[in-house]
Amino acid sequence: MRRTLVVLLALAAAVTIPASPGHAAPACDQPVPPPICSPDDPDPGPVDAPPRGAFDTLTFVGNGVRVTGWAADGDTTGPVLVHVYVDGAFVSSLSTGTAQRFDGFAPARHGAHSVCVWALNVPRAGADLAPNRQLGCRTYDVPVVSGIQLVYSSGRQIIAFNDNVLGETGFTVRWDYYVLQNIPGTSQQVGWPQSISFDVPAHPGTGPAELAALKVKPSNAYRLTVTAPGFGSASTDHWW
Ligand SMILES: [Ca+2]
Repeated sequence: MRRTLVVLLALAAAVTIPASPGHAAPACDQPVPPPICSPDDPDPGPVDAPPRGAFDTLTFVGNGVRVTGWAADGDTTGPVLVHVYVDGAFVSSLSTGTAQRFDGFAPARHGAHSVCVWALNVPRAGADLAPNRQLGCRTYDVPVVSGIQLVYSSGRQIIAFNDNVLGETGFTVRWDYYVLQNIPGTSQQVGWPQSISFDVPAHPGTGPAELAALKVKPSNAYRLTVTAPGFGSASTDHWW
C-alpha cells in the first residue's frame, strides 16, 4: 500500500510544471476533468477573455440616439466600457450599470445613418490582449420633420407636421409658388418661381406639431418647406 502511494506521488511530481511568473493559475487546471499538462503540452498561461454582449435597441430621440444592450467581460465583475460609432466615427463612450446593461445617449444627426456599438476588452494581467468586440450595427432614417400638411382651424391656416427635432430654436416655413404671366400674342402663360418665408416658434419636445401660418398660402403654391435651423429641412410638393 505504501509503495503504491509512493509511485503515484512520483508520477504526479513528474508531470508537474514549475510555476512561472504570470502563470499563477494554469488554464489546464480549470476545466473538469482537467486536461493533462505535460512538458510537451505546456500550460498556455492566463487567457484574456474577450468581451461579450448584444446591441438590443436603437431609438432616434430628436438630437441623437438612445442605445441599449448588455456587455460583460470574464475578466471583471465591474462595468464594461461601450463605445458608440455613427457612420464609422466615434461619438460616445458609455458604461454598463446594473445587470451588465447599458442604456445611453450618443449625439447623432437626422437622415439615414448607421450606428455600431463596441464592447471594450478588459485586459487580464499577463495574457495576450483579447480584441474589442463589435456588438452589432443598426440603422435609422429620420427626417427633420415629416408629414407636412396645410390644415385649417377656425378659418386660419395651420402648418401641421411631425416634429422630429429636439432643442430647435424655431422653424422657418417657406412657400414656393408661381406668378403666372400671359405671353403676349398667345393664349399661353408662363410661371415665374417666387417664394416667401416666415418664422414660427419652436415646438417643445417631439411629435405632432401645429403652428399658425403667419403668411397665408399664395396662389399657385407648389411646395411647402419646413426648416429647423442647424438641423435640416423637409419639403412637401403639391398643387393646392
Ligand atoms: Ca477581457
